[in-house]
Amino acid sequence: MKDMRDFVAVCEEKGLLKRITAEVDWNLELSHIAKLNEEAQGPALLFENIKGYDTPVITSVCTTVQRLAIIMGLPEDSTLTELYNHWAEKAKKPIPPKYIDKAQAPCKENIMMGDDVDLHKFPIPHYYPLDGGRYYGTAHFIISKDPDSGWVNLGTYRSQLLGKDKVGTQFIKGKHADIMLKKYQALGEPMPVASVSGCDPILFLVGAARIGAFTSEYDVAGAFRGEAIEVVKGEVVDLPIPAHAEIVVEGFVDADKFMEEGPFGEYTGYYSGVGTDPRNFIDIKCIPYRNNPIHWGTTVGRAVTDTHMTMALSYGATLWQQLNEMNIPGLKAVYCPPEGAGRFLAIISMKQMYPGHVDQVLTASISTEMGAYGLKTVIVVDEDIDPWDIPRVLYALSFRFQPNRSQVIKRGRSTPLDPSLPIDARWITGRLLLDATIPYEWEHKPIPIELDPDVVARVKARWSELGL
Ligand SMILES: Cc1cc2nc3c(=O)[nH]c(=O)nc-3n(C[C@H](O)[C@H](O)[C@H](O)COP(=O)(O)O)c2cc1C
Ligand SMILES: [Mn+2]
Repeated sequence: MKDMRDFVAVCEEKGLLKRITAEVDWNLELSHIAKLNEEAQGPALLFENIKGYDTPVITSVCTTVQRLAIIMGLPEDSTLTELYNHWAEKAKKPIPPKYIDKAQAPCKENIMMGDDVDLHKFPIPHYYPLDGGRYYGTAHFIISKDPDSGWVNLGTYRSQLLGKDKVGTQFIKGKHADIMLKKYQALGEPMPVASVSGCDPILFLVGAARIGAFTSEYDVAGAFRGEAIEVVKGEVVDLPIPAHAEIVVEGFVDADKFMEEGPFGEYTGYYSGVGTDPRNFIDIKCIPYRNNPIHWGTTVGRAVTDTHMTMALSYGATLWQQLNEMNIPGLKAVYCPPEGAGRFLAIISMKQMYPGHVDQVLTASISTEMGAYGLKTVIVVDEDIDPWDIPRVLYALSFRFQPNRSQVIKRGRSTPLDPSLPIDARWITGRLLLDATIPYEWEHKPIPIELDPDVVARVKARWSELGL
């Protein structure tokens, strides 16, 4: 899979994508159709007839585990946990991107430059009633480069349309683009960036993943594809751009310039950016795009939709990968439920091998790149319980969990989007580490009730006699 068009073709053939040919308004109507469709676990939607526009919009690309598996190149009946395992395995062998000639790069088929730059030429949706405006960047990512080391980062950070050549940025403190922007600020230079809408969906998944600093998401995407991602040099920014991108926005972010941005209906189910600080923005210098481009959007909003499935994979897989990289023995599986957007709650199943092993896993999980950022509740269960089997997890929480063996951590890095914290004090969160296991060191463990196998065989043979 090289681009969004390959994804459309594969899904269409399998009946997992629907073309909408009836006219749809970009203003709320498109998002509401997509949202209701996602809540029903519906197909990916390609809106081909948007009022006043020629350009189509695709939504709901990542809504089901089945489509996530297709993007990852795995069998369609894979589970989320199987996707995590695959991610952790493949990510071990990163493959850097390779530059191709501009003449071979479809994203250069058209280029809006200078005064011609006008993002309003594309059907950018307005998603929720109280959003501050239309959002160009939802299922997109922003490319930037570390001025010290040359490390290239891909990160999904929302972008509001703020004018014909301006889009907002929301680099939350400590995110990789924020770290880089502060370095450009110290150098007294604006940061060159490119934002991509529509591409091989794997690039969006890695852009939205908690991959550690100094690793390029391009290299991880290459590892998943088993070959280098094809890139081409930007027109006005010296950055690698996916050669098969649909729409590219190139420009500069000045750390000292701000515009009003937001609010935006977030994946927490609440609006963010209400009464908070103004934000930096991209001053757009050019927009390369393919012939007949496809704009890619995702509804964010209330769980569980496309965005939550995306994050359940991208955050869950990185937690699993980073725990594995610590070489802790006995780890069996991780599940980061889409209901918690894959990031507030993690359930880990493990085989205990020594006293204190569970404590090690609990504290390790909140020290990973993924867990250190906003993971609030971690539950560890024994190996006989699958972490995605929620009734069994509730069983463990009822009959094995003991508050005395669990911990509250008072301080940790939070996402400013967490609506459980007061709106003006969201940088620090508490964490709850729940041990729902039977302690390894107990000499006298509770004796589980098993049915007598002989009696089971005997009564089963009598089943019809019993009238059952
Ligand atoms: C649809 C969507 C929108 C997102 N919006 C933002 C955002 O506005 N700001 C932000 O810092 N992170 C946002 N994220 C989360 C980041 O993409 C994620 O934390 C990622 O790790 C950032 O890349 P980085 O680790 O290279 O900094 C969003 C994720 C998704 C899926
Ligand atoms: Mn990164």
